[in-house]
Amino acid sequence: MVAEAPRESRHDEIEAIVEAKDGGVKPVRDEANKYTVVGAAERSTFANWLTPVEEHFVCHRNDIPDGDVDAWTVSLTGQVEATLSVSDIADEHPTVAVAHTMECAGNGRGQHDPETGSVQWGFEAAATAIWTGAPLGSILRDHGVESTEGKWLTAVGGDPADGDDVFARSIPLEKATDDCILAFEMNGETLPREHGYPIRLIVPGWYGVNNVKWVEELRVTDSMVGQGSLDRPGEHAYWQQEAYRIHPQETDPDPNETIETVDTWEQLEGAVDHPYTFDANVMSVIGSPDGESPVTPKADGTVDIRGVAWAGDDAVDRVELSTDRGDTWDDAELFGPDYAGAWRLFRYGWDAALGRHTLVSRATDELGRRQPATISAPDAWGEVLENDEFPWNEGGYAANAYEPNGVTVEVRSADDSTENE
Ligand SMILES: Nc1nc2c(c(=O)[nH]1)N[C@H]1C(S)=C(S)[C@@H](COP(=O)(O)O)O[C@H]1N2
Ligand SMILES: [Mo]
Repeated sequence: MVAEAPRESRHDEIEAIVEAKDGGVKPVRDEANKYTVVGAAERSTFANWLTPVEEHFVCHRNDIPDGDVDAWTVSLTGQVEATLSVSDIADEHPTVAVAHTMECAGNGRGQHDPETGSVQWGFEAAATAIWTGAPLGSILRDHGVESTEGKWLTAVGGDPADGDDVFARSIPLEKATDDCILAFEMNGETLPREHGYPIRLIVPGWYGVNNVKWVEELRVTDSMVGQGSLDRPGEHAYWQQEAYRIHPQETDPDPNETIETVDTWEQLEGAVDHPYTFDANVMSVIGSPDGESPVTPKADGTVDIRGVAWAGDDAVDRVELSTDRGDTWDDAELFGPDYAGAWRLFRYGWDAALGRHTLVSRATDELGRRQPATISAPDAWGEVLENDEFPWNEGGYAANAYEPNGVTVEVRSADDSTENE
């Protein structure tokens, strides 16, 4: 990727967000200083189903639009034509809420060896919120969209571009009208500016980048966005056709007008060259214990392990837990809310021996796809999924290996901990 000059305002914006979120998030290393990024500050975010706004990561490249957002409009273009105010969207359609696990497609990038460029996320760029808004299916139907077959919806952000690249992302119209919404609230609060105020697209279960913040245009066409697709100056193709595609080192992915296979994992298995980061790959994170301080077993000798697991458009079928860094495995129990597009909680009663142990979790989705153990070497490509590896890729996208997410915990006896008090 082309290195661009760091921007002066970046640091201040990150500081302001960390302050507004009251310590629930922390900055993440971004060598080129190109993104506004903060991630969950504590592992305990992953011990709860609902992520408070304060602990929800933030990721964007451009400046947050300011000025007169009260006059904000969303233009419907392409095979539809209308201009909607935010109150048109809110008042003329049913209000719905959706649960969505947002994961940055770059989550896990910091686990690639050798390091890739850009933001060095560990596992902290994932969160689940309840988003309130109007169904896209209702909005588009009211403006004459009937058949979805083979069509795409391109959402364009109104954030002032960093350079010439317009923030434009395309999703199949089928998905858009199925469960996507234009959201104006997050966890029951007015959308915070950094999360897309006054209006953003929510694509349940799909990687963060598809969830365009500050939406100002929705375009219905027969193809994904490419260079020259939009009636505006600038580069239109970058965010869809170049960035956020999974490819080996020194490869320039070819743009596509359309693809038949949307599921990210199926694309990775060979259906599409240089897959697009659409729905999230199967993934899990242990939230508790957090490894920060020693744990003491309960009276029955066990320690409760808790975490979350998700799989994009697919349901999580199984979570396995290992307390010996992956040598032996046992099934954890799934519990709590079960909404499409959102993570599940899991728990495991660990019969804990004293000493230090490394806990890892691995999830399997309903199609039998299981998190791989590690990220491959950069020159390996193709068969790595079959070898329990996720392909190292130049952009560091969509990684879901379980080993790097392990947590090392010290188990002490109750006597030990009282002595220390
Ligand atoms: N307009 C616009 N939308 C955007 C972005 C952006 O830079 N501009 N960043 C995307 C990326 S990469 C992610 S991971 C999610 C993060 O959403 P959040 O900041 O609300 O967590 O927003 C997406 N939507
Ligand atoms: Mo992202």
